[in-house]
Amino acid sequence: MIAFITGVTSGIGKASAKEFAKHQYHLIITGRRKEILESLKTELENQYAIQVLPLCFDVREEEEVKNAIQSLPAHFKSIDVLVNNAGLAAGLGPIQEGEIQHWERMIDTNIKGLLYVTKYVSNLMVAQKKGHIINVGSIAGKEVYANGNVYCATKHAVDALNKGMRIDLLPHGIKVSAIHPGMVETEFSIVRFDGDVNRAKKVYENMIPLSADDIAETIYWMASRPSHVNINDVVIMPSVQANATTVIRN
Ligand code: NDP
Ligand code: 8X3
Repeated sequence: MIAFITGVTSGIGKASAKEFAKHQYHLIITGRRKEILESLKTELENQYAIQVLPLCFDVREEEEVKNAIQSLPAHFKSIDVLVNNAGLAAGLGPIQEGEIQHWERMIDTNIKGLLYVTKYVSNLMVAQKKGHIINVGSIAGKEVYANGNVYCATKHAVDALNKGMRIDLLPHGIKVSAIHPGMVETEFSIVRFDGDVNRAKKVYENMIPLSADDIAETIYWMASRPSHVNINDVVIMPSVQANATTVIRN
């Protein structure tokens, strides 16, 4: 079995790569940070006796995505599972003060990047008449919260694309699922706050957030259901979080 996972240099993607490796999947792992991809390849190949192919590209660059996927070696083309995970939030503020560059980064990564990867991987899946695409959305794709505007819009787009893909790929035997997490402590908030680690830490202060492993285990569970079962949609939250904005802190 082969899993293609985007955004494995950190957080949910890295934990997912480890989880699929643990279950003897061969892996195609992607991200922009080449050294991390290379060291993860070495770690997972040594630990699990699997083959790992690192592909270093920016999901926002359609040519890079196309070239990387179309030039996969033949034995790596029969992809069973695609986890569309690469994504980010940039900024948290009212729309009238929003930074255009933040908006472009989120739209280009979370929507256009996910679409580029999906197009080229789904072409391979359609040819083999099987596959499973698991999209990483967010509670921000189910609800809109103050100052979340554009990030929420991109994750609502992922929610819509997830439903649309499922319809279009149904006749081709391809399952499509989404997972929508609440608060998960990763590099997400550090990226969102442009590297401000202290501000990022405060997001998870005095509460127990989800871990990347919690999400990875759930993604693997979704991927490992019997072939006649598809998990359409999972919304997963820390026990102390009721919705996007209601959290109990100690
Ligand atoms: P991290 O910041 O820890 O990881 C993000 C990953 O995405 C990195 O591996 C990064 O790799 C990759 N990535 C970002 N931009 C690009 C790009 N342009 N091209 C290629 N890869 C890219 O965050 P998380 O693990 O938390 O986030 C993973 C997904 O989960 C995202 O889609 C996020 O929106 C979603 N999510 C996160 C939640 C949370 O609370 N943490 C909750 C709900 C959803 P690199 O920098 O090497 O390119
Ligand atoms: C990440 C979770 O609540 O910061 O998607 O939008 S949230």
